[in-house]
Amino acid sequence: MIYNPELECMDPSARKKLQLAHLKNLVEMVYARVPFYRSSMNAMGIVPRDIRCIEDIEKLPFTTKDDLRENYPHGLRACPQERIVEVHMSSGTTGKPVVDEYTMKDIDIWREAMSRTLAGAGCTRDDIVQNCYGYGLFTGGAGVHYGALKIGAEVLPMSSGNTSRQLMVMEDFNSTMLTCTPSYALCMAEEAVEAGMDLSKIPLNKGCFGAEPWSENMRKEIEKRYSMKAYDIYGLTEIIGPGVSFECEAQDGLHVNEDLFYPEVIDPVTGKVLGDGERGELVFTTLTKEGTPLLRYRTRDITFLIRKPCSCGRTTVRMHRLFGRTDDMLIIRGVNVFPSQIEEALIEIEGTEPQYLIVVSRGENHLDEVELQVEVKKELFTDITRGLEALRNRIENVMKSKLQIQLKVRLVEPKTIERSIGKANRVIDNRKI
Ligand code: DLL
Repeated sequence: MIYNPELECMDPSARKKLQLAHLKNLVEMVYARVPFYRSSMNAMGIVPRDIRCIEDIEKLPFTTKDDLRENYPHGLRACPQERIVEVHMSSGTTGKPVVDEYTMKDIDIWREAMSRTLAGAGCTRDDIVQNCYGYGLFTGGAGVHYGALKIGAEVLPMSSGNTSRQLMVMEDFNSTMLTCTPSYALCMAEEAVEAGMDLSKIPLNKGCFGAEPWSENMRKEIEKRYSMKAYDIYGLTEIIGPGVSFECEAQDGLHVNEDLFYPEVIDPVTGKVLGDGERGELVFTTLTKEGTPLLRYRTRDITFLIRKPCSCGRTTVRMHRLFGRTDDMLIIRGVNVFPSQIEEALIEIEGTEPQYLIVVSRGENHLDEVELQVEVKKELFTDITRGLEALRNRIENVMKSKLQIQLKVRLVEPKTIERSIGKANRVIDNRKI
């Protein structure tokens, strides 16, 4: 279902005009109200009237995560405090959190973006949405909640964790839609099997999963275990939270809500804007936000843009599902590898569970060593050791041929790798470089 056909299916040249009008307003507003933007534009010799066509966006300075941290907590706010009605933050692993401050209009933008997102997965007012993204400073819980309310669906505001209660509610309230991180979806499916619950008897038929990297094979696994369609949704706190882009029934790239968030893909080293289909770092400008609008924010997420028409009828530009992040990429003996590539290859191998941990260290010979811990299916673990040995060799060979890296596989018993209720941590990098 297309939530807002007027804006989602609009003629691309008309959309460009709309984007330009928004961009001009935005640049004038931040130049007048945010000292950080005024000085970074001045440093580049740019003033608001230099923006005459949408391509002029390339003249504007980038904003980085470090800029956000240096201006913590309110330095990038573009309106008086009394207009702010809600705040969200994401902590990351180091340093100060990044902050998003919303006016009532920003919340309306978020509701709109999330209604389009949930509708893209088929959500209607008849659905019962079990929302297991965390509620609180994290944007996942609130974002889905706002979108589901606007559609008129019924929301079960579960937040993450307490898996046995999740399963009980799923069964007793006949949830039809599930929203959580993909790793938590698998964790719940696993507990359901252990509890003797038959997930195929539950009316769940669709889910929106995101907030962490996941592979096409992991999608298949979730779809199989729940007998549902699993859709990828993307977003980040700095831009709005979830609702920046989403998959439709074609499941062929994520439609960007580009009348609200203007996407570019750049070469992460030179900063040069790349063409459609060229892989690089995703950059967003929030076209209509008021609280903490951002100019050309470098997300560190890696993808490419797709402009060819989609079978669903939306005309918005799509982004390929994320390949990873510039800061997630592991360089193993000079070879670039994303954890999601390892996952993709692993899930295809019969006998393994989609649970793994990548441990990187530097050996005595100063060369990188990777241990891939993989959970093995229960039936196999009790099997003769020869079967396990063959499986271990198989995984090592697949990784070698698909990813060009030599790694050591350690097969571990089912349920040994820590499960996550939010974003899963798949990598431990012990290298001290
Ligand atoms: O994770 C917002 C969100 C909530 C998205 C719920 C989807 C669903 P942050 O905590 O700020 O916000 O983390 C943003 O998570 O830059 C990506 O690296 C990663 N990420 C988000 N969605 C996806 C996805 C939320 N679908 C960071 N695939 C982003 C891969 C994702 N990575």
